[in-house]
Amino acid sequence: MRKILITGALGQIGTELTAEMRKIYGSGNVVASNRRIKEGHEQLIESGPFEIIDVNDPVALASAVDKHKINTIVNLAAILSATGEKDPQQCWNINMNGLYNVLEISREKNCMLFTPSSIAAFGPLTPKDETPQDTIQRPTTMYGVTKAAGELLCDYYFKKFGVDTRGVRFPGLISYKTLPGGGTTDYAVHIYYEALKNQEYTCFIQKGTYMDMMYMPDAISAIIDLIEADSGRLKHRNAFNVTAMSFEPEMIAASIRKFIPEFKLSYDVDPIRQEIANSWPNSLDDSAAREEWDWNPKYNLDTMTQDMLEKLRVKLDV
Ligand code: VAH
Repeated sequence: MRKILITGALGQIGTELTAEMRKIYGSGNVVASNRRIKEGHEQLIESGPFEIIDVNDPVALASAVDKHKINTIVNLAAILSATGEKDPQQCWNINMNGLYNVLEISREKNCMLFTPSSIAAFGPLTPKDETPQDTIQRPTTMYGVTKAAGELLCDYYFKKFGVDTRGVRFPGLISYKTLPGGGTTDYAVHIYYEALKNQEYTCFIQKGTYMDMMYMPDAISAIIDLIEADSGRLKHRNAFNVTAMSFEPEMIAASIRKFIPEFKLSYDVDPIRQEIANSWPNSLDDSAAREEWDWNPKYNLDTMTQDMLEKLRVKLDV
């Protein structure tokens, strides 16, 4: 029986992963944790075990693993790309020192560990189109440095200590339940809110900037499918390229106009987030994930747009 601890459980991925894992594994077997309580998450906190855990506190981590007899850790605690550039030291501290603590606990207590990497682990020297699974990685953001280093550290713990580490390189994730916190791809979430509220959106990423993206239900499936995958099939283990679509702002606007014809898109480019986006791939080759654990996303741009708008109309009551 899996007994799961999720760190960063009140974040964009964590809130949805906690709910889905509690459905699959049983509420009592999925311990949600976060470094602080956040408004609006009462239902999640009350629907199963919840702990206040800062991944920079190894004693609290170890105590929760012992208390709940955890055998699987999903480490989502992280500072994202744009926020990371505002406070690179805090980004390193949470993303790397936090990961180190989680890896040490996983080693000492024989836990499987899933922790996500990101397309941010690539940089300007990486081939931009159909970026290969194995290629040059010279990220130019602190977030990207922590993701590339995290991939290597997780590989090391598997090879040196036999810790069952697993992870994917997520693209931009789009969801309606919890807003993203400080990423470069966040425009692709905000645009749906603004389309419904004001029928217009001013985008901080410039026209023609392609980035890989994925709808959150596919991201949740990727985490659970990789956790349940046959370890013997995994060659890449900690850094699988996964993607569902690649688009630039005009494409998501055109998709929205299929449902809201009057929608208008304008631009006010943020040079910092534009520079970050320019350093990332245009599109990923995710064939390794498809071959090694049957990765197969369900949503494309238009089916995502339809579902996002339907769900946000209810959430925003518009
Ligand atoms: C970010 N949403 O923008 C995250 C993600 C690929 C992007 O890692 O920082």
